[in-house]
Amino acid sequence: SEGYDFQAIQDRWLPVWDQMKPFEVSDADSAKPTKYVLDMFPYPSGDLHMGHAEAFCFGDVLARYWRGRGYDVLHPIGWDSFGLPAENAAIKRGVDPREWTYANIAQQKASFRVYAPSFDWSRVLHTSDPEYYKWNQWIFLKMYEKGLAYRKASWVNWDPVDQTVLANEQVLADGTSERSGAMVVKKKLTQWYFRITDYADRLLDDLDQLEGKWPTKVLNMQRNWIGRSRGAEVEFEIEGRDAKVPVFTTRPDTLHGATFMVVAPDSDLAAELASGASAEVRMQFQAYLEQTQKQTEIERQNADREKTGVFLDHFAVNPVNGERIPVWASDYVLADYGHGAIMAVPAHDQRDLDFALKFGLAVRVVVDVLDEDGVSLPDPATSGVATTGDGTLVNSGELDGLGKQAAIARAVEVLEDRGTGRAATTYRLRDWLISRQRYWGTPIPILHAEDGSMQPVSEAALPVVLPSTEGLDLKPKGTSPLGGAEAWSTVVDPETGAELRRDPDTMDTFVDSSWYFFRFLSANDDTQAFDPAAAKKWAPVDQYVGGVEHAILHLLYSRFITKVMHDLGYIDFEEPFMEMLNQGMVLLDGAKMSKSKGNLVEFASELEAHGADALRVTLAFAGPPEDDIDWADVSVQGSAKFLARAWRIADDVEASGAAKGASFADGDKSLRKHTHHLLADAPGLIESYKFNVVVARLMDQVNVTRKTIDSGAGAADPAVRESAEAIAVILSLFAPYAAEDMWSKLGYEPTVSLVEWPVADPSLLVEDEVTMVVQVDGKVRDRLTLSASVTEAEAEAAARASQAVQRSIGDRQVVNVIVRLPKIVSIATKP
Ligand code: ANZ
Repeated sequence: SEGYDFQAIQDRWLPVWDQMKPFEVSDADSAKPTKYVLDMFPYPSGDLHMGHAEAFCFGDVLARYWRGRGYDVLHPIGWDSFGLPAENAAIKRGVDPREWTYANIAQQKASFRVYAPSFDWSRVLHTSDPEYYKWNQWIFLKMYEKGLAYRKASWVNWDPVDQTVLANEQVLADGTSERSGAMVVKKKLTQWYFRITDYADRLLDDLDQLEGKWPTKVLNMQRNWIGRSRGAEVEFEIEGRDAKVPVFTTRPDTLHGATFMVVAPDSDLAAELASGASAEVRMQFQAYLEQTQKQTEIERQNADREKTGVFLDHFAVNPVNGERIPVWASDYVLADYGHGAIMAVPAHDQRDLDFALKFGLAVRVVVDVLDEDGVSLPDPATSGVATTGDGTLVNSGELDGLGKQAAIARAVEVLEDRGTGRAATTYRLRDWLISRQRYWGTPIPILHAEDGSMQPVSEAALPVVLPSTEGLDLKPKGTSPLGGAEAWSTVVDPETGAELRRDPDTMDTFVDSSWYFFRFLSANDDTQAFDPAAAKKWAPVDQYVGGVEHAILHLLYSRFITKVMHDLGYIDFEEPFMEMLNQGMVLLDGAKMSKSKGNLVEFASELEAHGADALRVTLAFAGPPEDDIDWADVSVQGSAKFLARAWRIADDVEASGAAKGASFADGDKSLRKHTHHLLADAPGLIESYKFNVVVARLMDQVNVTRKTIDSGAGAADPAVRESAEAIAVILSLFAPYAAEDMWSKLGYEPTVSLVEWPVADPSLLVEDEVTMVVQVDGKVRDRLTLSASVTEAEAEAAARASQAVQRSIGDRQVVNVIVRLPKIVSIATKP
């Protein structure tokens, strides 16, 4: 035979698989159980990169595994093909974003074909196809109908480089845009929102169902992002103002200690109060507001900053004791959290204390907090440290003597009785801002009349297709390029004849990806977004694979839209992704690979040089899939060598002329046991994502099989064939080409990828010999091979009979022998 040649093997099997389309699945009823295995779909920003190679390798291992376990597996692929990189590249090159996008998709498809994940290619989708985004518009209309899509004017995140708004989720912790890297600023604009806050409780509570199935880190990031906070809403009268002002507090127990009120400078209330103040205060406020607007939300939330603020020349009345308290504006209070105003309790909140000490405001202790020795902590007014812990209420009327929790409960009762407050819950989560002032996205299906009224495009008129870029200025300028498409923008109302204008904004591309896993169910259906019957068969996604960078954005939005689909009656489940694997990153010399750093390991050249199998085995073998892989530490050549050794076993079986169908029972017992242990252990290892361990076990199996052949049994031994078949079947998860070639050499038709795994024979799993370690005074002195059914007495006798043990005991006296079957005998001595 010719020896292992990955190129020849790829060339042999690719056309066969192209013809067979082995991974296309139908919605027809089948006796088999189903699994839906999905990788986060790629963005077509060029060719595939090593990150894709890794994630799609892992997803494919799992998809192929479940097929081998007798499941019908849906494993689709598509492209997340709208978005800014395409638009920016198009502007730079002066071409249509379509050209750049679809050329990249074609390249990625070609690379995938060779890399050979087991996709169902009949369900391909691209979110930038009108056939896809029509259904984004349909979802928008459904949400609009339900009051879940709405427009409002508010302070929004503005990316000054990309000249578009951003969702909160797209602003990084350092205040920069996740896309352009620019410092995000605030701008007051009228924008479209999805009312995700209506779902805050469900989005939070349902995370409990995913415990142990999603990475804990992701669950916690989602919990923090939603940020549910329980407390009370307290209404304060403001002198000279009719309507009372509500504040949100987590500490209604401290109400007697509220000595001033603070409102967010950028809130409507602050503007209103300032406008009723003296000219001097108005000017001070205006200057302060401008200063505030230059700050990011992150800066404003930094508790260590020097406090700043302006007295608004108004007084509020504390509802529990009737006290007049001054009203200030300060940037540490955020306009869009709670009610944008707080009751300040300086003795028990550090930010309030810093503010009070800076501006000379009263500090009143209402909770007596003790230190470890039972001594009251010093007065915050003099120590400068607020006492935030549990303690006994003082100076608080009917609350005096109660502990913190009891006082909170009692305070809420009192407020409710008097009608000046009530229990309340606040969330960090904001509604999802979904409109964008860019071209390459889904047009929002809304028409605007001259009088400012809006009407949805009728479902029958969908899709609203993006106009061509001809004559359009795509350059970021703060307004939507679509507004410049005159003919496209103008629509005549068929009923009234009135002239309407299309909404010029496009949707956030996270809308596209928030439901694509449903579209895969019916990717070619132009009558509905997806078929509920197909959803019944396949959905939800059983196994999702993707990067942890999507821990909040994409996963939160997908969970939200899934719940909306549930409420609309299209599906009967409420969580889209049952299990999730977050793969680590592929690094080089400890650094993230990037074009700008010039340390890119190109997927295409690796694929060309080593072939798909060696690349995939390398990625799977590098370590636990959740860990980062440093490309400098792995050996693709090593993987190729292993594949050659594995392949040669099947080659030897073929050359030996041993027919298939021979009874394995006649084969070498020791090799058979090894094979069956592999068969028994591999499923559990794959299901717990220990792919690297399975590859290591395959390497071991190949070595043991080779030894058996060389030690005289020869390749014609039935146990060698049995081992070679098991290797081919399990190896097909990692190296589908080599496995297919082995399978063919073993005399079978393609494809090994649809073969059900052989079941381990329990009688071959019984350990009939064990290795027992003998220790003398804690040091290992001998290893004995004994029957697995050895008794304690026999084990001790065997240990004492060992020459090595006797030598090390010498003339010392044995004082104690402990036997731990079946592994250890421990002997203690004294002189
Ligand atoms: C009085 C008080 C007394 C408070 C005390 C705390 C301790 P979380 O847990 O984040 O929900 N707060 C309310 N709205 C705010 C806003 N828009 N901007 C900044 N701060 C705001 O925090 C809730 C607490 O943060 C609330 O409880 C309020 O201060 C403040 F000893 O009210 B507290």
